[in-house]
Formats: sequence, C-alpha cells, structure tokens
Amino acid sequence: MFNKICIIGIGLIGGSIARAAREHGLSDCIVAYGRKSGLDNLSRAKELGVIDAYYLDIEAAVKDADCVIICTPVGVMQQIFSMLKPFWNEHTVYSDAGSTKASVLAAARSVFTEVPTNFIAAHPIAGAENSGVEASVVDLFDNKRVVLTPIKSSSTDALNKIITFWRRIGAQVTQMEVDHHDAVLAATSHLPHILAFALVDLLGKKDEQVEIFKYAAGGFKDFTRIASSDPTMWVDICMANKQELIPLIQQLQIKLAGMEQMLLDQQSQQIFETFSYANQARQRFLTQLDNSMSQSITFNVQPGGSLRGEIRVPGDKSMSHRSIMLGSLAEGVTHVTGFLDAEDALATLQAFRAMGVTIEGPKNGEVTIHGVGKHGLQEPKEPLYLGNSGTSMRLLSGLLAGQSFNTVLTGDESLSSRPMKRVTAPLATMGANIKAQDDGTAPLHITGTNSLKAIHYDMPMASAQVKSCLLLAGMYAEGETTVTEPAPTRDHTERMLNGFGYRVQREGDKAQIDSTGKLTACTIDVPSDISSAAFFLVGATIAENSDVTLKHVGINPTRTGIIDILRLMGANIEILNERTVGGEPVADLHVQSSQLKGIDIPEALVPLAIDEFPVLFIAAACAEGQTRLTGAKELRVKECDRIQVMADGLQILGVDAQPTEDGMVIQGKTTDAIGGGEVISHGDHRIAMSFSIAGLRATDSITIHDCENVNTSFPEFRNLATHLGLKLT
Ligand code: SPQ
Repeated sequence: MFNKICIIGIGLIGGSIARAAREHGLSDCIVAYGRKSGLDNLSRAKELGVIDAYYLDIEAAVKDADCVIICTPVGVMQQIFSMLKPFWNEHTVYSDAGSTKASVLAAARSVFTEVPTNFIAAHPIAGAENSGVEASVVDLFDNKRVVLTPIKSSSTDALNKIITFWRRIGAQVTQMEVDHHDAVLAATSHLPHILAFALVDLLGKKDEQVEIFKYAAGGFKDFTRIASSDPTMWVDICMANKQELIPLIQQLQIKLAGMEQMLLDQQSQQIFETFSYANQARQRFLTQLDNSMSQSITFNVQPGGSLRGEIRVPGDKSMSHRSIMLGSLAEGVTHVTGFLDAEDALATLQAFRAMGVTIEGPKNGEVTIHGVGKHGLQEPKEPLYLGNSGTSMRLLSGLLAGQSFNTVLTGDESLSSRPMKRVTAPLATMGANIKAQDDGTAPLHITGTNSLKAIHYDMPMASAQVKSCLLLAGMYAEGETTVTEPAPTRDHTERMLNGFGYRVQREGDKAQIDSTGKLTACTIDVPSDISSAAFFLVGATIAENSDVTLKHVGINPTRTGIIDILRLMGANIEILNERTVGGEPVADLHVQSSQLKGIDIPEALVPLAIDEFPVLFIAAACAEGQTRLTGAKELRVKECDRIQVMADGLQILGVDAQPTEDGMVIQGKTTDAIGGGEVISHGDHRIAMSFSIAGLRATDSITIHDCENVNTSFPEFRNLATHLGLKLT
C-alpha cells in the first residue's frame, strides 16, 4: 500500500501498528520519529525489528513518507502538528490513534486553521495495561474496532486509504461523527477508567491497605484492571474529553446517592431490581458484542450421505416472539415451554426486560414472564436493539406506538435495510408518530401517544407481521381496528391473543380487535418450528436411503405450505399423532426419500411457505423437470434478497436457476443435480442452512460463508443435522 510509513510515537499502539503493517506487507519501509528522551525505546524498536529506522529529526523522519500515523498521547497533538506543518505534504495520508477525537481535530485547527483534508482522525479501540514498544504485538487489532471520524472536508482518497489500511490489518472499521465518538467513549472507556483509578486511590490509601490487596483476588482485581493503564496517557484523555466526562460523573454520583439511600431505607427489592437490570443488560451487551465481533462462521459440507433418525427441532420462532409480547402485557404469571432460545426471540425477550418486565429464563426452553398488564410497560433507558429480527421490529412498532412513553428501535445491518414503511404508513393513519430514516428504514423513533384511532386496513401484501403490528396497535386504539389480508398468513397473533382471553374476531380474510380487552396470564407450549423442520423434510426427501421423524412440529394450516408443496412434487411425508396443544395443531412428521418432480407452485401456497423457499429451491434442483415459483416478490425483502442470493448460489453450484421479478424458474436434474463450490449466505440463516442441505445431493463439497446468523433461529442446526447424517463441519 505504501512506500514508507512514519510512526510518530512508537509505544504499544504505534509499535503494534508497525508490526501489523509489516506482517501484512503494507509498506516497503517503516520508520519512527521520537524525542531524544525516548531514545532507548526507539533503539529497542529497531532491535526488535518493529521498524527499519528511527529519527530524532522530524524532517528526516517524514521525508518521502506516503503515510504518517501519530501515536502519541492526545495532549501533545498540537505540538506534533506544529512540528509537521513545515513538511506537510498533500500527497501523504496522515492519521492518528488518539482516544479522543474532538481535541485532536481542535489541535489540528489551531495549527492549520482548517483540518487538513488528508488528515483522517482514527481511534483503534484496542489496548492493554502494558505500555512501550516491548509490549507491542502483531495481532493487537485483529478483529478489533477502529473508529474513523472523518469530517465533511476530508479527502475521500485519504479516507479510503485509511479504511483499507486498517481492514488489511484485520480490524473492523466503523465511521462516526466526532462528538458522537467522544460521547460514546466517555461512557464506555473514560468513565470506567476514572472509576478504577479513583477506587484504587481510595482503598489504597486506607490504613488496612495491606489487607485489602492481600484479599483482593476477586471483584477488586477484575474491576480495577484498567487502573494499571498508563497514568500520563489517561490524564491526557480525561482532560481532553472532560466536557463529555463531567456530566457522566455527575450522573454516577446521583446513582450512587440513590443506592446509598436504598441501603439506608432497607429497600432490598429496589436494590434487587437495579442489580438484575444491570445483570441482564450486561448479558445482552456481551451477546451483542460476541455477535458483532465474532469471526464469521463458515460451513463446509461434504457431498452425499443420508439422513436417518428422530429429532425434535427447536421451538417456533413466531410463537416465541409472541409469547413474550403477550405474556408481558398480561396480568399474572405466564409460563412458556418450548421457547426458542435463539437470538431473534431473545432480542424480543431483552426488549421487554428493558421495559421493566421481569422474565426468568430461558432455561431448557422454559420461560416465566411476570406480566405487567396492558399499561404496565416502562420507558426503556436505551434504544431497543432487535438484532436481525424483522418480527420483533414490526410487531413492536405497533405495540409501542400506543404507549405513554417514547422508544427507539434499532437492529443490525440487515434489519436496518429492511422496509418498515409497510408498518409505519398504516400506523401513521392511526395517529402514530414514528420517525424512520428517509428511505423508510430503521432506526425507528417512536413517540408514544394515547390517542391512536382505529382504522380499517386492506393490506397490500400478505404479511403476518403487518397484520400483527396493526392488531397490537389496535389494542390501544379508540374504535374497532380491522385488517384484511389478500391471502391467508400465519395467525399465531390472533390465536395467542384469544388464548390470553383477549378477543380477536376472525371472519374470512378479516381480523378485528378493539381496546376493551385484557390479557390474563396462561401457559404456552410452543411446538417445534416447521420452518426449521423444513430443512430436514427436504433433506430426507432428496437424500437416498433417508428416513427421519420430526417430533412435535407445529402444523398450523397457515404454516404447512412446505408439506403441501413437497407432496405436490411427490414427497413422502406422513403426518402422525395429530393433536392440539394450547390452541395450535401439532404432529410428528415422518419423511422418507423419494424422487421429486418439478411443478408450478400454486400461488395460493406461497404465503403459507414463505420462509421455506430457500430450501424448496434445493428440492427443485433435485426434481425431475422444471419448477416455477411466481407471486413471491416478498422474498426479496427478507433478511436478504432471497430470490437473488439463492439464484446466485445455485448458479455457482451448476444449477440452472433463473431468478424472475417475483420468483424463480429452476430446471431440476435427477442425477448430478448439484455441483460443489463456494457460496455466500449474505448473513441469512435460511440461506446458510438451505445450502448445507444441498450437500446431500452435491457431487463435490460445498463451502458456505457467513453462517453466523444460523444462531438467530436454529443454533442447534449443526448438531442435529450431523446427528442425522449430514457431513457438516
Ligand atoms: O422475523 P424475520 O426476520 O422477518 O423472520 C422471517 C424468517 O425467515 O425467519 C422472515 F425473514 O420470518 C417471518 C415471516 O417471513 C416471520 C413472520 C412472523 O413471525 O410474523 C412472518 C413472515 O414475515 P411477513 O413479512 O411475511 O409477515
């Protein structure tokens, strides 16, 4: 990338940048500049091979450098900019590694009047208590975040170079507004450092200090680890960001005073609530952090094999979401069994905890919800992060529109690009106040109101999420809210509301609700998710010599399109032990191998199998003749564009799959149906699992990238699939 990188300040961060740049072959030559007082450190850096040369003269150091990175404490930035000014070169890219950004840009402005366009402020969020070049390591930034805070005038070319540089080092690059960066870091890093330094200072000065340190193995040691950080650097950081820090310290003082009062007043319940909220918030934060920082998961499937055995796939995702929502609004304690312990349903669960609902579990699929009643939710302290889950966001927007408080709904990259106008537009006609992005996507800023008015809404698309959203809003609206659907969609919301004693009327294509009802706690047994069972229904059908029984699967008629379509194609699926559990039909499904034939999929079945098309495309590839899907445009706005992404992957695997605007045409083959190759799931759980199933009929191995989101709906997929015989690693 560069001919010569000059690092100004070769300590832990500068040294680690130099080592990583060298390791990844990003520069022919790496040099450092330092002061005379740091001569030992500089020569040690040279000895260790971290740099090729060092200089005590800035002019010589930056001569011919096409990249200069300032890694000094933020307090000396202004001085460094002044030294660099006479030699500033418009063809060089400049950046830094300071922990505060407003102060760095202010330093640049004070020297240059305007921030030079080729200076891109950066903050690698990685560090250790150790300092100096000796502590530097090659992988300090591996999979760590680097925040860039470019400004309007920043050069795109320089910005792109810095982005590429950090990405090639292995970091995850994000961009933020300068002030936002400083506010976020004040809370997540600077305040915790102040606390750790203050606590050690306080306790260390006590007479019994020897005792304290002697018995300080547990909490004290963990909590104060960061007080071992470099004091000079941290004085600089705290001074530079005091504007953001001081209000936080004041808030903390109020919080501590509150805790003190609770102790004085013996309010153990309030203390418990504070601790449990914090405990759960931390758990959620760890999960989010794990997800956002986790390495991407790749599946590899060896070709061939059969599926044999009996399994129970996890609980229904749609019903798990709804059990939390309605259980929270109910009066009394709701017990749920069979709950889906996976990221999407947990996002909903965490959202309700954040709104003051006490929810125990999930433990072995059991969840206990201490309902707060229809008007008992509380304003969450933070935006509600809903991960990858479209159901959570769309249903919650209806439910929250009629609350007496405001909320913000956010999600991951995929969820933030999915259309939300389909819910915000009808909600607006009910009087809801929801602000989305200009293109109608999340984050959604909901200003709660108690003056929602009922509407009659003819849904333009067959969507259970839109229907459910409006029914939930209808629980808070004046008058009778009715929703008609152009084709039947899953009706779990209606069934479950009735199960909680809240009247929803169904008449043909119309569902109707008003605000007069109340929910009474009940027990819910969530059956296995037919959408997860679908992978094995298809797998056992297309793989020779297969015989699988899927236990306790929900066969609500609004979900069984997969069985109908596969049977039309010639699949051998038996429905055994049909029974009704908690108002939902349930059965065991027995499936054996059979040769499929291509069909024109009846459009009436499309909404009843909407989530199963990715795996149905795999079935179609193995069927004799052509399979044609039409009327399935909705597939383009799921976790990814499921028509395009499946067509791309199938073509890579040698399948003749032609995407159309609203479906796909696949020419299936009875032998050598699917080849091997590498496909990308685009972070969509159902695409990842569908291509895994394709391995059963592939002629060579299939590698599927980006499979981490399988955890959103089916974390046990790999274990259950391999248990049945899929050769998946
Ligand atoms: O929750 P999310 O992300 O929208 O999940 C999906 C899925 O494949 O898991 C869709 F991508 O399922 C939806 C389904 O497609 C779940 C759902 C529900 O629980 O109400 C309804 C369907 O969506 P829609 O848009 O047709 O209403």
